[in-house]
Amino acid sequence: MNKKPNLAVVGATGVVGTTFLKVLEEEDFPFDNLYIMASARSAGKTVTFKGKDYIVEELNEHSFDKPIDIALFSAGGSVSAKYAPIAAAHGVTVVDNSSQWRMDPDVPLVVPEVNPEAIKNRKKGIIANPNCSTIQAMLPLKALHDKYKIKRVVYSTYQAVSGSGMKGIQDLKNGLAGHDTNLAYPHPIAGNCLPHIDVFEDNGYTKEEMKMINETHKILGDDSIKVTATTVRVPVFGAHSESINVEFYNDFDLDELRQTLADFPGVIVQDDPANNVYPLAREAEGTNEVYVGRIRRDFSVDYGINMWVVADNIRKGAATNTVQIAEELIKE
Ligand code: NAP
Ligand code: 3JM
Repeated sequence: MNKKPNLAVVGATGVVGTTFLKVLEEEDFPFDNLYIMASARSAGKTVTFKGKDYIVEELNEHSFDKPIDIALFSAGGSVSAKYAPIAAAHGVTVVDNSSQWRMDPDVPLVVPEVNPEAIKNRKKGIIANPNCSTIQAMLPLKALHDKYKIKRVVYSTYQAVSGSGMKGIQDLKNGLAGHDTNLAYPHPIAGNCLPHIDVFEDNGYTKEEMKMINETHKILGDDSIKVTATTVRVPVFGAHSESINVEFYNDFDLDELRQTLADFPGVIVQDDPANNVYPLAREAEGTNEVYVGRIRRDFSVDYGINMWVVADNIRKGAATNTVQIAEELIKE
């Protein structure tokens, strides 16, 4: 891209959308014009970006009639289903945060540290940002798959309420203040763990669990890896934690494996249990990295490990990853 791109942010008033704007500002992302879009509920409101006020526009069929190069979408699956193809038909490159397009073979599913080459294969003009829980797992797993070849992965997640948007955050605030609400969840979230994220499917898994399984295969480009997942919502505001059990085909030296993780871009190893050092959600919140600790041999199999992986689900799990994809686009 020779000139600075014109940008649109769709869903700009939401939890992910406001973080898009923060990360774009922090990264000093180059742009010419910026369009801020949301639903009729927010149309006409003002959003400040880099000291300048922008009026929120209502998203409609004509939103992409003006010259826009890149649109960052985070307004839910049905909005992406309808409007991403409209934008793409106008020559816009869409980076979409919903699950709507992720498993489409003509839509790349990208974590820039892991599979940036996939970006080129965007036959529909749409690039998908993976699910937040998948993204943070992909960095350590890519590092380990390349070196030791993964046979099987067992994910158990402890996911923050920010992943459910404004409503999830409100439910936890209300619950902590002593009056539970059910804006985002079927049960109180304060003082609870809900083994239920997104809807249940016929096979007994939730859609969130199936996203982790299917997206892992697509991003690592290897359907032979056996993957299972249990995803749980916990009363934490700002970062997802994951216990990841990994079995390899090949043996490893644990110190070398730890170094392999530490050398991978975007990964920070925090692993000093003697000094109570391990990744923590409250420390990861507000940062762009993926933290890995509690790295230890799984003695129940020949070649396996357990690890604890934490990241800000709205940053690396959504906005930061999307802005990194957009940065790859402007390098083209
Ligand atoms: P949120 O806080 O509820 O915000 C939703 C945003 O979408 C708001 O800006 C809202 O605008 C806008 N919106 C809703 N309906 C719309 C419509 N018909 N037309 C235009 N804009 C509309 O939710 P969030 O947490 O930011 O998440 C938004 C979406 O991002 C999710 O639904 C999900 O698909 C995706 N997401 C992805 C990840 C990931 O893992 N990659 C993580 C979290 C979320 P108003 O202000 O006008 O209501
Ligand atoms: C994270 O439109 C919707 O129902 C959005 C649901 C949603 C998703 C999704 O499926 O796009 C909420 C939070 C995600 C996601 O990243 O998969």
